[in-house]
Amino acid sequence: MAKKALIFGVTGQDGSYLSKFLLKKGYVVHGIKRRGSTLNTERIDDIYTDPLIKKNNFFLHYGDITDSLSVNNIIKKIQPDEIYNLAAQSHVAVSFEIPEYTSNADALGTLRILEAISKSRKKIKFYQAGSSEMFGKVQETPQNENTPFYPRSPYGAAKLYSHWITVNYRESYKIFACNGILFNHESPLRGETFVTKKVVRALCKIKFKKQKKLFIGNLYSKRDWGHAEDYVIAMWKMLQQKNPSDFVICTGKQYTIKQFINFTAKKLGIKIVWKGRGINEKGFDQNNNCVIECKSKYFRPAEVDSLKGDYSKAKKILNWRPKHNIHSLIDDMIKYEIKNLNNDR
Ligand code: NDP
Ligand code: GDR
Repeated sequence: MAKKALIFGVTGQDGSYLSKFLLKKGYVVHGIKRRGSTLNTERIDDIYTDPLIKKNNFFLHYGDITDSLSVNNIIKKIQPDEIYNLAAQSHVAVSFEIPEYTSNADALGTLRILEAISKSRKKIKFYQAGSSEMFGKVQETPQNENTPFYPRSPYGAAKLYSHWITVNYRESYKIFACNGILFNHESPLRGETFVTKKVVRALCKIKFKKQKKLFIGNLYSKRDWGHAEDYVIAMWKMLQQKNPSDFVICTGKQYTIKQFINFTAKKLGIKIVWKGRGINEKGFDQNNNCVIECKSKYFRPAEVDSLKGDYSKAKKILNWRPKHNIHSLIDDMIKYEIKNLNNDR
């Protein structure tokens, strides 16, 4: 019989890539979506069909990770073999604005799922979407599974609770539960307010004269950026092992935001000349138009300055390695933006 997967956070970037990957593997995939006043299924519209019209192996249910009743009822009803908890208020900067909600969803949400699994008669495997933000003010470089944590935001602190409650339920109730400690991963489907998508989108628009300027925050933080397509494979692999464990997933390479902008601009044939310092630093194009400007509103109360991971454990045990590098990632993102610009999105 086909395996059943249940994905919390199915409408997000990773939910979309993971659903497609699992469907290709022959899974029946159930996803939880939230009710919104506008449609939020854009990233999965290509795989969803209304079962009243045409049946396939992909089903959606309303639910919310902050609502214990819905979490319990759905898990009882679906009886999945595997649960992937990708649901979160995932924006670090926004977590400073809505810390209580972020903690409810990103910390207690995980507890709600684990509690339902622990009460289930069926053995359900569990994947928790942990984050390199838990390393925060990094205690060593590169970061691996043994690096001490030091979160720098309500988001990071909430994810840290989820990490340890997952370990605790694994040890207390023998649940097959894994923490993925994933570093930043991007794609054409990345949310528009994350820095890579914001940069690629803005520079494509600037190139085609649909936008004049990109307003940005800290140009000097460093990130280890991978491609979501590669990272969802690692999530699945974790749940196929003999024993549950926690894994760092990353590329092992890091770049500043400024380098990311320069790479993207170069690919688009825009030559950026940087002038000024600090908040007054600006980027000018070849016609001396100011196309990039720093704004204090995009800086955070506490920053994670530098992240760079070590995926040796995943390579050894999961036989996982990233296929994409920063350039194939940016190429993929630019291709998508330009296609959609021409479609007049
Ligand atoms: P997205 O923000 O794209 O997706 C988040 C998903 O969670 C969306 O489907 C969203 O629904 C859903 N969601 C948010 N709040 C709730 C709630 N209260 N109840 C149910 N669903 C909810 O994130 P990504 O796909 O990028 O990331 C997936 C997970 O991995 C997240 O937990 C994130 O924190 C974590 N992560 C991400 C990394 C990355 O670089 N992308 C790196 C490390 C960890 P809706 O569409 O309705 O908003
Ligand atoms: P991050 O990603 O906080 O690492 O969290 P984001 O793309 O938001 O920021 C990366 C870095 O870029 C700097 N930055 C800006 N960021 C945004 N969003 N907008 C700007 O205008 C801007 N200018 C500079 C930030 O200060 C930061 O240093 C992502 C999320 O997906 C989390 O859910 C996930 O856990 C981590 O990655 C790993």
